[in-house]
Amino acid sequence: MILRLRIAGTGLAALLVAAAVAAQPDIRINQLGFQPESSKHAIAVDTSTATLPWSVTDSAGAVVARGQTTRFGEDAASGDHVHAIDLSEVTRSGEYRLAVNGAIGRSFVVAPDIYTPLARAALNYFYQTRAGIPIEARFAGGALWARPAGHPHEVAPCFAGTDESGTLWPGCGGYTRDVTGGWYDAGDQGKYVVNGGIALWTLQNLYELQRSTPQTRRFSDGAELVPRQGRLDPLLVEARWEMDFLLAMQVPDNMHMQLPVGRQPPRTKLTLSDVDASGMAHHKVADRQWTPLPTPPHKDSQPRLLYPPTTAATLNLAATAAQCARLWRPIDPAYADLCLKAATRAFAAAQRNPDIFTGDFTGSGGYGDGNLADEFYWAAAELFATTHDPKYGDVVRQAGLFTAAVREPNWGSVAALGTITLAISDGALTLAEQGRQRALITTAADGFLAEEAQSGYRIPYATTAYPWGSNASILNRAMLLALAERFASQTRYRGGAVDAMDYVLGRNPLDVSYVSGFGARAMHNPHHRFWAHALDSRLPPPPPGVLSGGPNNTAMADDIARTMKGKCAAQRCWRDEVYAYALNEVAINWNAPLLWVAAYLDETR
Ligand code: 9MR
Ligand code: 9MR
Repeated sequence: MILRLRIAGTGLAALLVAAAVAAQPDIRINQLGFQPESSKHAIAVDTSTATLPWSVTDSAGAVVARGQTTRFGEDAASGDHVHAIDLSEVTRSGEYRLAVNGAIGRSFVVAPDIYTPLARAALNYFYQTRAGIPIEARFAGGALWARPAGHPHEVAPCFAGTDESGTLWPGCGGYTRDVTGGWYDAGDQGKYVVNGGIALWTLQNLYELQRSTPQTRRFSDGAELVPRQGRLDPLLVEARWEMDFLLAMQVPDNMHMQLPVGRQPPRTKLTLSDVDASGMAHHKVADRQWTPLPTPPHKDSQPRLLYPPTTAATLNLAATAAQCARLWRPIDPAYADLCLKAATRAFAAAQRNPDIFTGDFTGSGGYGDGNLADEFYWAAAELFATTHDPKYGDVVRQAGLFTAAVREPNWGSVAALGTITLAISDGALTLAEQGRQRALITTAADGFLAEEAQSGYRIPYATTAYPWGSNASILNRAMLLALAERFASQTRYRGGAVDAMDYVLGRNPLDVSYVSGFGARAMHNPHHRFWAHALDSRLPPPPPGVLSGGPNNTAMADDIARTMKGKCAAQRCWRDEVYAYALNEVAINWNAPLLWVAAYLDETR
């Protein structure tokens, strides 16, 4: 059946042939294709214990490469019995087909610019998830995705009342903040400083790397991609949209609030005390209650509330604002000053209040993080890289994370972000220390490549415990692999980053591209309150370039995931369904590494 679909269009004769050939292998390959110089790998799913013949034909039907598969065998992460195929010798641009043991796969492309449109579309996601501004057809890729501004005048008061654990929050009197703007987090319309932080860092880091490599192809080479771009790089303009929002989340001076100090048992009524909250950042601004699907942003009728400041949010602000100051210094010194002032105030506030955690509120994501050692390290690293002030250098050098093994970052585990910044920043650390930060990254990359050897689908991620947003974990590993290539000039690292991208774009057991609009079988029903065509035909499908969170077999929280629990191999715990928020939501912290890796591969080809 699968085979028949693949060769549909080639005529009845082919169908008859198909019927006669038994147990053909299934072919899994990056549905976007490959860059000419890149390593190129495909996977065949076949129970055969013997190797299988494969061949690649060009568009004229000539065989340009052939060989035998390498049997991997049973793969726990996918539940498949797989064979690997190395097509790397195909280096000429063109359109090809891979046949394994006589079964012909879909055509694939070899071309230098396969990642150019993906990088642009992945950046455009951030424009399309903007709050507080109308989304215009000309920037959004068509009238389909245009919408009026969501939450255009977001002047929010503090949450007051009892939370889910019985904690009674007094609110902040008449205090409000204008927090219009920023990016919506995901399928929901919450705006979270924890998570906004890592997403913004990733865009700013990509810009910082591009700036230091003058020969790279930048987003600014092309057309106007975002409003008010002017002569600026659209990547930096987009990042500033979020930076402005994070700055607005900072508490003004001389503000006291009732906050929970110190670690208190989770999901219990918290004891609050009077805290000088000046310079801290509110954890989030979000709806009081969860809105139903669909709810386009401009139709949200829930009250929008500021939630109490947390140390984690404050450090996310400190880190990204310090990074902002570095990037804007030569372009807009006044803005750089503003960012630096916010960053130093935030860091001082976090040192004064090092252990203020979030409460338990419904209506929006939690983003609760009980370990802030990594946030302190990250923020100090960014401030040190920007200011070279030894007081931040001391915090960095005294942190255990300064010498600890690097792991791929996620919203709650951000040490790698500090390490990356220290590794690429000249003049803060000594050269020897900077070299050691780079070595931590290449060592992590070596570990990912070692895991690749354990992975049936040849990805730098060998676990069988897939977290919520696993695609971003894999792409964040690809980011570290790409940095390792940059530091050590070894193509095997780049190969690992390509393998991660290959997986996300189709070389996976489900034969699916997890990026909307890219690939023959792309995700199209994300958990999203506006791109909800599946629920209301007047609403659009996702625009191209949006990454699904991906397989998740550890936190199967939604009703669809729950029915699959215990019944799917890790890489198969996924559905392209709108209500599957634990499997198929989209989010700024996930699209950010997609953008980073696509842009890197595109720029360095
Ligand atoms: O739609 C929400 C999604 O954006 C969040 O990621 C997810 C987890 O916080 O929660 C979703 O909302 C659901 C809520 O948690 C429980 N009731 C049903 C909500 C809508 O599906
Ligand atoms: O990415 C988050 C994941 O690590 C958590 O396990 C999960 C449940 O708390 O929440 C995820 O983040 C969601 C957030 O809470 C609300 N907006 C959508 C995010 C992605 O699903």
